[in-house]
Amino acid sequence: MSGAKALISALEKEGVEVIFGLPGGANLPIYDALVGANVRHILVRHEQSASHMADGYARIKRKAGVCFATSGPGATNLVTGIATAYADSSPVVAVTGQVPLNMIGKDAFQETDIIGVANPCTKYAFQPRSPAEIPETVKKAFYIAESGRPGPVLVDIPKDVQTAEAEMKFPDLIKVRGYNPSTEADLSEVGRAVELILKAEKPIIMAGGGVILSGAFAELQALAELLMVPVVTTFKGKGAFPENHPLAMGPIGMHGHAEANKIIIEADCILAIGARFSDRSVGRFDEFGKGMSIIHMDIDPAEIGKNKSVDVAIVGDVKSSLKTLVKLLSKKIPKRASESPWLRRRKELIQYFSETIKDYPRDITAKKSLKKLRELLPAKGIVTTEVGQCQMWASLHFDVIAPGTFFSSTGLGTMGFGFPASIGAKAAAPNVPVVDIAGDGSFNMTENSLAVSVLDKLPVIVFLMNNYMLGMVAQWQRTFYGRRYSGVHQHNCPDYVKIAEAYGAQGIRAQSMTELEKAIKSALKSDVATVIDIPIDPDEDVYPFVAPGTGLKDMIVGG
Ligand SMILES: Cc1ncc(C[n+]2csc(CCOP(=O)(O)OP(=O)(O)O)c2C)c(N)n1
Repeated sequence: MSGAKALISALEKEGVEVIFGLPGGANLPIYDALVGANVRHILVRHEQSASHMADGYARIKRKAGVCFATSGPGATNLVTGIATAYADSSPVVAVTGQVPLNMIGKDAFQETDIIGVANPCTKYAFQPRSPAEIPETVKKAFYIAESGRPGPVLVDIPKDVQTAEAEMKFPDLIKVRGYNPSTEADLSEVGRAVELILKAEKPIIMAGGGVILSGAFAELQALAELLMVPVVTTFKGKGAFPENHPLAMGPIGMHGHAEANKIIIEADCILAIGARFSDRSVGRFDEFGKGMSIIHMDIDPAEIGKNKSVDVAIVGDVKSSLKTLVKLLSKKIPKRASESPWLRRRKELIQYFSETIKDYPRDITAKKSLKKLRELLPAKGIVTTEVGQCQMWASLHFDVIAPGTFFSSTGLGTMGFGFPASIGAKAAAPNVPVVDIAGDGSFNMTENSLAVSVLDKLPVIVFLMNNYMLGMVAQWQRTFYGRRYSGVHQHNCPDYVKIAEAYGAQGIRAQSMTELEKAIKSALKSDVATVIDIPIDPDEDVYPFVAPGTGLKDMIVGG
């Protein structure tokens, strides 16, 4: 069997259903081996979108998404998506073609050291040097990508390794020397966590993306309801806890709710679950958590003490850690009452900020648009976002009800991520409506994926909050640079309705709330992608927000 055929067989054995990719000279044997394979190949228009699609697919399926690219520029185009997946702990297996072994290091046509490039933004990067290594390499790649803290893995295969023949052995199980991801919780530490939680008067749960990755939704809810404590999330953890739950307070941090940012400062014990204390969530590391006890649950031991020193660390899969914690706690306490001074404070803060933060005075605004979208989109609908004000508005004004149905590029902050990621999500969940909450600048970066959405029958909705601006940068220039605008105007170009139509998709411009309601309903019924172009006032700012380098207490609440 050739190396290329072995690759495809190994992928089939892993249960891979979809591959997002684009061929070239150095992966032609792989594309040839795809003919007749039991895998759906989706041809992208740019490799960056292939890695974002694989990432979006992975976040919904909760198993690795796969993308293919040729060597050199194909491989480097994948890197933004790989780095995005790395920053957000998403399992992606990227397979690149490479120049033949005897050409490596000779500046051959389309040669790049993709292993060197990918090393800092993958969990591991492999380059099999003989065809017989391929089955085991693929098995290892999936194991590493999906186990422990998930992340991307690269498999770079020289062209002659793809064509050479060998006798293949496909392993059923694999062990990787030196890689032993933890799964079970350390019970002694759980006991110490229980003590701290029971001593606290103002405990708070801060749920991160790890809750979503491990699917610990029921366990998190059981814990919150047993303790009757407020739950905030990080932005990546948005949707780990239903945002219409009476204990929910939504995200903290730069994109956070004012009341969530305020209450976490007032807490005396923080239970951080599957969260990495990113600067975007906690502001200044030296200020955050001062005078409080911190319990940190995470699957990745490298996260413990990295940004914040903690009182108790529980390393292991957060789903099983939470199960143990709930079991121990429920032996010690009955379910707590739904009234307490701490919960009253929660209500007070919500009330205060709902009266203080004024709506932007216009018929159609980002906030009203997103509330309308929430009203009309089924609870299980999946939402991705682009990056910028659109992302922050989504964080603030779009409530996630069904756990795990919202995701964004929260770590790398990659413009152009949301649209292809939404197509990947649609491939993973074809019967669920999928919406990308977009800004015009971000959509410009990968809008050519409309071709994929139309031709591969993966219809998604692009909810385009169009301010003809690189809005978030403009807001910073307004706020921090005395309105000295530089490099942010996009001047109503292109016409997104025409762009959509040019690709065979549906384009609708919604200039009032009534038109928007009609457009959303039409998009939800459409069997092609729909771009809803919603003109937003370029001066509409996102409030509240926490400026970089400042603490949560310095949150700018705005008008
Ligand atoms: C690839 C990439 N380039 C640049 C940036 C820096 N950046 C962050 S937000 C932003 C503006 C986004 O504009 P748009 O997509 O129109 O969304 P808006 O802020 O207007 O809602 C830019 C340029 C980025 N995050 N990603």
